[in-house]
Amino acid sequence: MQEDIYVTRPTLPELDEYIEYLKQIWDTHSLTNMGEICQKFHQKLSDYMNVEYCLPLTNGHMALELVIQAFGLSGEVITTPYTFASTTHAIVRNNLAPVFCDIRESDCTIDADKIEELITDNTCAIVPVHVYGMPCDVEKIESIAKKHNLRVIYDAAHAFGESINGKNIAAFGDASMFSFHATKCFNSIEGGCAVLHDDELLLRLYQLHNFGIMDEENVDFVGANAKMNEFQAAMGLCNLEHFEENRLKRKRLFDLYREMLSGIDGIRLLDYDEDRIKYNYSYFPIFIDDRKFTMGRNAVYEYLLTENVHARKYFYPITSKFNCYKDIKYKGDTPIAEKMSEQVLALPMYADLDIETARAICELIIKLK
Ligand code: T4K
Repeated sequence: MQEDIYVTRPTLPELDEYIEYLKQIWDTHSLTNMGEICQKFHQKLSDYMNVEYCLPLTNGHMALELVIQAFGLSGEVITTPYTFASTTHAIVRNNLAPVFCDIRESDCTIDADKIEELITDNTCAIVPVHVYGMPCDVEKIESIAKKHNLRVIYDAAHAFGESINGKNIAAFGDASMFSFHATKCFNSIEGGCAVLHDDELLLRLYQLHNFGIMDEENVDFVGANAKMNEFQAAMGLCNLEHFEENRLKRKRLFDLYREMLSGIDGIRLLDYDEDRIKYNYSYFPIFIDDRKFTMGRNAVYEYLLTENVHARKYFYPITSKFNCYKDIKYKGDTPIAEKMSEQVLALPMYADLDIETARAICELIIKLK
């Protein structure tokens, strides 16, 4: 490639669209603390996701950490290690013990058939991840949670704008967290939001995201500062207008990748179900089996780098192998998660990626057969 091609590139609106909001900020001098632009974004987000209770926050991680805190949980949480650092950290930073469940080979989400064997008297919640925007088995998870009286909090960082059988993905579980980080298919520079289905919990989360402050003289909780500022909200408002058009641009790339990379011995793609799921097409992972392909994942990664293609090992290593967790004894055996993380390579995927560049990336990989 002539230029470096990264795994993603943030989508930006036309500068003029953003400048309109900057003018408002300059006029009002209102920069943060739930200002007018943030309130407008809040409303637009709720309408877009068709949910009653949501809250924009400064980033996805704080949204997850504070949503977990809002539930006031203690004990063990069943989750998966095939994810970004944030998911496990949010659990551990709430003084909860992660119990790792393995994932499904077909879509890298939690293997719901393996959840019940991990439930103990100490289990309080399940934190599944809609990784790459692949929806978890929400029905099975819900029935297990009901049977054992557990909370379900989805890490939906990758799943903004998706739906399952026509129902927005935010509707499932007790809560969901979305990331609007620059690298996501929808960004507010940094940012995120939490969706809950209970007004009392929303109030608690609202307080938690502003230091636990109730009013000028009363502080009810040990909260944090996770407020979204006006610049972030303005970017979110601009990008929301273009979300669908950008989703369709990514679908073109997705279709091309799928067509060109299917059926290659030693390369596996995930199982997609476009009849049931409206995807946002934010990631395109491939899985390279060195026993069948001419080389392993690391060699393909290095080779693509020599061609200026910066694919990423999302997600390697699995979080249970992180240095910071090496002294902690975790329950849960996750051989599939380990295998997938050793095989995965996420290819460049973003709305402005030129289709011919995507074709050239496929050709580089095909040449290695
Ligand atoms: N849960 C899950 C499952 C997540 O994946 C994440 C975040 C979270 C929770 C937490 O949500 P946030 O608190 O982040 O909202 C990136 C992102 O920083 C992170 O948001 C994301 N997951 C993760 C999967 O990817 P890195 O360390 O790989 O980012 P970085 O800086 O290497 O960026 C990747 C590429 O993107 C760069 O090579 C170039 C391009 N890029 C990046 C930025 C920031 C740009 O072109 N412009 C930019 O401004 O973590």
